[in-house]
Amino acid sequence: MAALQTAATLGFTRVGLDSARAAEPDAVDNAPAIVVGSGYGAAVAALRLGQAGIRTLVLEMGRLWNTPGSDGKVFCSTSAPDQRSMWFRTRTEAPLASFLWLDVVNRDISRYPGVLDRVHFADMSVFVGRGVGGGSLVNGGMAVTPLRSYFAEQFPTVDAAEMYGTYFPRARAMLGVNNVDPAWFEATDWYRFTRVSRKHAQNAGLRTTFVPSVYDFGYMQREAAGTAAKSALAGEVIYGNNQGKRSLDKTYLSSALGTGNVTIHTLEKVRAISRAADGTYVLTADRIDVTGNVVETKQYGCTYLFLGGGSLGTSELLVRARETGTLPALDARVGAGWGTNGNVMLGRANHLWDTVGANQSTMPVMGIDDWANTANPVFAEIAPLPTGLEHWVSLYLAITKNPQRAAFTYDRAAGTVKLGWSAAQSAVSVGMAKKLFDRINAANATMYRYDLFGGSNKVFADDFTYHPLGGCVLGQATDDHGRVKGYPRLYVTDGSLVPGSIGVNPFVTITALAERTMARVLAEDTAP
Ligand code: FAE
Repeated sequence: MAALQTAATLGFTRVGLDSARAAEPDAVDNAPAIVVGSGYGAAVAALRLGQAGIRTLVLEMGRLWNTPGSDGKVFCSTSAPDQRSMWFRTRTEAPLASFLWLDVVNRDISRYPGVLDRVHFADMSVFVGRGVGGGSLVNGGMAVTPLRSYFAEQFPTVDAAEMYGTYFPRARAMLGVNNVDPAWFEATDWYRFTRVSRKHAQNAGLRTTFVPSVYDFGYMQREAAGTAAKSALAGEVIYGNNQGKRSLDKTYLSSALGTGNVTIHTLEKVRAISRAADGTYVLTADRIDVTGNVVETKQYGCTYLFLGGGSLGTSELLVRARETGTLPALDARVGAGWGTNGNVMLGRANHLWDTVGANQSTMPVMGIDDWANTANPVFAEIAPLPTGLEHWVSLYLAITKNPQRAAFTYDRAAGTVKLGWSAAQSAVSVGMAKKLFDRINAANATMYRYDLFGGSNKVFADDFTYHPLGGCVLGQATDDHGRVKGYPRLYVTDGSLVPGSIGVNPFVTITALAERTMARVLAEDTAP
């Protein structure tokens, strides 16, 4: 595999001005194809374009995470976060805000393009990854294929047989999905917390299931044996893993660069898209430095434009383009159909004899699967809380079948988008999570933890999501293959295609749908 590196505008044509003035903002760099973002959908697009021999430029607003800091590590630790942790913040904003009601989790940091962002809207905040690899840099690695019946419910016009026969297997193979060795899982201290939660779920008559991961379990076993540097077993996850995780920079993006046709520009944020008279697309991008200052505004032109900025990034770009009139023919459903995948985080307090262990792997490997309960469908990931001390907490990220959806609207004064999600819509997810965990508490004579999500005795963290989905839903704002309605050769390949809910952790679905889009687009749209 090729070493991951960024390059100058190698191989692209710069037109509009003579070379002496080439750094002026009104110069245009032309590439046959441009991909916005470098998360799952974007990485699939970049690789498949590169393999098809199409020169492709990837524009990513975050940095490339390949250079060790003064501590010798690329990513900072979760227990002592520094500037590398969060995107231009002066204090970290971890999902778990407190412990015993104490503000002991978050730290003051200096402003820097760190790897995790928390984007705030009125009643919902959204965690996203920033950097080459997008969410793959910060996520829990759970690589779950959705239930076929629910996939078919959410995507009635997509051929499920083709998805489950071709694109899901392709996505899993490319992402490097693997499974924990069940014998090791049963024996190791590092998953005691999971076994305790499994027992409590079973006591309530509930089913649990192993979930695959993109974290290399062979590597994790060597961490446990003391023969490899610890990462998942050293509390690393939301601010990046220094080892073990097959993030996109090690899979799709590395292969994309290996084609020789793909170039990645980092710290460049696309802010506007328009269409030239000849039907090509023109992008305006701000290049920032590590203090966040815009040091250059660039213009790019391309024939094929692939949007992979994630549900928030793509929705913002397209809503802005429609409302400011640069792409006025965009469908009215651009910006609509957004949901949280029903996310709710919560903790339970265990009895003193039910120790969860001071040692906890950060990579979840099991879920409580009650999706088949049509009265209250929930899939709850058994999440780690690695503090290095016994704390008797069982933590969960519940994915509920919340049917609520919201839309992005354009805030003309701020030049950005608003999200119309309300607290009442979150309450629907809470109601469903509560039904399931009330059952578990009743069966085990346990109670909720009140101290983990801020000072107000909040039990259910319903004000953030890890799984933003929708905003440019497949078959609504786009055709059935992600082609944006009204604009030829403009495509969406990311989580904004998924209609607000998929019932499990979403990146395998996003990757598989992007594979499907690219197979169709390369066969039909790029022929000479
Ligand atoms: P995404 O991965 O978000 O990539 C978008 C990229 O585009 C980012 O790198 C942005 O910086 C960049 N970008 C955005 N706007 C612009 C712009 N205007 N110009 C240039 N660049 C731009 O998109 N999912 C799972 O399946 N399993 C898990 O275990 C899991 N755990 C998670 C844990 C955490 C803490 C978080 C935050 C998420 C987790 N997720 C998990 C969700 C998963 O990471 C997410 O669904 C995918 O990353 C979404 O993929 P996209 O391709 O949509």
